[in-house]
Amino acid sequence: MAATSPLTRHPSNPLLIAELAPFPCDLLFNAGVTRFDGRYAMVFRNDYGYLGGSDFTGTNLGLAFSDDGVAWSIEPKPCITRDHAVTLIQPFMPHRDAAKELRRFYDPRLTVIDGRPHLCFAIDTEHGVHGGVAVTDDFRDFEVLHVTAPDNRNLVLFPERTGGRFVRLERPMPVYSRGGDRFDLWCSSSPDLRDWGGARLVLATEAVSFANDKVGPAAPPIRTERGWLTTFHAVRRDRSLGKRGWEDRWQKTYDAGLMLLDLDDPSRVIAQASAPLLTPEAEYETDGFRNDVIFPGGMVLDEDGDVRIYYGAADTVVAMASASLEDLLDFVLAG
Ligand code: BMA
Repeated sequence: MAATSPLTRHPSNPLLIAELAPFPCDLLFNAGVTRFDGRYAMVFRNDYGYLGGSDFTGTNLGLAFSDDGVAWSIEPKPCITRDHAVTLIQPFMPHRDAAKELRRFYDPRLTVIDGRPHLCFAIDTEHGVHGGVAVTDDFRDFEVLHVTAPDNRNLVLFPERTGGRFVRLERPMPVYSRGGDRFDLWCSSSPDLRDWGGARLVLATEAVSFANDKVGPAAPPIRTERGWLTTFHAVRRDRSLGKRGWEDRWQKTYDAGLMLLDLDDPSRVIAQASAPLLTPEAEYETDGFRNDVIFPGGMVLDEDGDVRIYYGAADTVVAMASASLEDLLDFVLAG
């Protein structure tokens, strides 16, 4: 029998909501979170200027800090505006005008590598979806090291090299996949975070009993004695449910799953929880712009052995749930 998820939702959830932002903000969600410089740092997605349907005037990335990981203080200005994003991606598309190309820059994840925060992001452009990797020292100036060829996204970096190479999880979007999206979770590696290759399939949609549409990486993995512990998102589509949420077409459900990857070969799944780690139940998860979405972007192991998982809920707010590392390992190893 599948074990029950040990996660407990934080009583102050949702921790961040649009009304707390000191700049135009309608949806404050999908955040990358890490420990840096003695405190928690968060970069979140902000969709602002709702126009109806699925349209917004724009998307930018906001920045927040916290001493305890619960009470957050949002910086007065976004850390990556649209104009900033255009200058960051222009070198990767020299024959096109990035200002005309870029639709949005979104879904940040943070990993500290060699003492420096690295930000993974997604971009939607007029010619496809890309993932990217940037590095920063102050969350203001960013250097983009890499942008994928389309179509790929949901990049998350491991905090350490394996066999001398940097590793990431990613979610390519094959056009000719049969029967719905059927997008799977892959990994690749790099000697320098700029050139990526060695792609391997890690987790296929059909290997997840609670997914029928697609799976993808969620928060960056954490190292444990038993393996790399990592979350993924798992998507179900049920057309019979009709539209759910403010958006006019939304029909999917996003759960979080948990797996353990081999420390020496992170493309190898060594354990996988058969039940979801988190499924939408709380009102802030079931009711929002897109109902029933759990989208983890940050997983932080605290000194006391607790793991905090930060996630976007209903594509509307940021929430957090936690469990001890020991309980999470028991859950994933129970299969
Ligand atoms: C994905 C991305 C995420 C979003 C999720 C659920 O395709 O667009 O940003 O949270 O869908 O809507």
